[in-house]
Amino acid sequence: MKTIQSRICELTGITHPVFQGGMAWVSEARLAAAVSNAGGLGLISAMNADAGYLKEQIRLCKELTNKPFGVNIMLMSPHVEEVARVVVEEQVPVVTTGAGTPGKYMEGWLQSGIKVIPVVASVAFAKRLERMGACAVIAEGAEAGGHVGELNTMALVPQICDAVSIPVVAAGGIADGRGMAAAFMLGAEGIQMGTRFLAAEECQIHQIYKDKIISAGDTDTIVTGKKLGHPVRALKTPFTRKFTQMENDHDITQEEADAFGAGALRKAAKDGDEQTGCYMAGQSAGLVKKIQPAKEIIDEIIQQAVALLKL
Ligand code: TUI
Repeated sequence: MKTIQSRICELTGITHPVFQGGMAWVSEARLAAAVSNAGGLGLISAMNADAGYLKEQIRLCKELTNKPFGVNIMLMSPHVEEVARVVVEEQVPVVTTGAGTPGKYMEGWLQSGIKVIPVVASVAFAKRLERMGACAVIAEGAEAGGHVGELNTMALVPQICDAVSIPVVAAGGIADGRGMAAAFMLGAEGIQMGTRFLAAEECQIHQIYKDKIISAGDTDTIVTGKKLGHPVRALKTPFTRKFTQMENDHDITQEEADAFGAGALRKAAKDGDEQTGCYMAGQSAGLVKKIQPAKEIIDEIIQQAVALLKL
């Protein structure tokens, strides 16, 4: 099978320049290993979990694949210090970061040979991280699910490609070969997808979450938290409606909103709770039509992108 070679493949040792996004309560070892075995880069999400959980997941992933994989570190995690040490101890090949600045951990990770690839949502942040030694950046537009910045992928990716000389991976709104080809035309050398992998057979989330992604249309996501907390894109549900109402109510405090949101992602991913679960998803949910093995997803996307790019 033809593929699209880029500096991202050389840097990380993967065959196809496709990353699976680090999604809390979703990106577990079994999904990550399936993506890595298919030639992409599987990622385990360290989310808000402690060192023990992450070690267990890394070890399971190493049992399931001998290909490169990564860990996504959510920098707002209360356990960030300990998980930052675990990736060094376990010699994880690649670390991606999100929702903050990885500055204080960069040197230690780079010294231990980890390829550090932070998620960025602005040109200034991308330039700062390149100066700090980042090996590549993931430019994530606001079409993405979960915690989002302000710029959309179409405008963000080429501006970041112009501003840095390290390779750029595009994320946000990409779910098929057309999106991948477009990202490469904008200057990206790889793509990251989250939402499409929610529908992977190996993804361990509740069936209700998968069904919701498959049946979602183009306008079925919303960003909450612009007024209170952090902007997060998720499927429109009773949870997001209630959260939006709380945001518009001037008497509600940040603490009350946080308390309402606590555990909502776990309730969606593990329990399939339709009333109180927060089903994080990107705008590309409308492009996701069926449950497939991770390998079939990657092969399909690469074939389509190769044809479009006339490689
Ligand atoms: O991190 C993500 N997506 C996420 S994290 C997450 S867990 C969470 N849950 C509730 C509230 C907040 C988080 C769910 N989804 N994507 C990567 C990403 N990073 N998107 C945007 C950013 C980002 C934003 C601002 C990175 C850095 C930043 O500021 C750094 C600076 O110093 O300017």
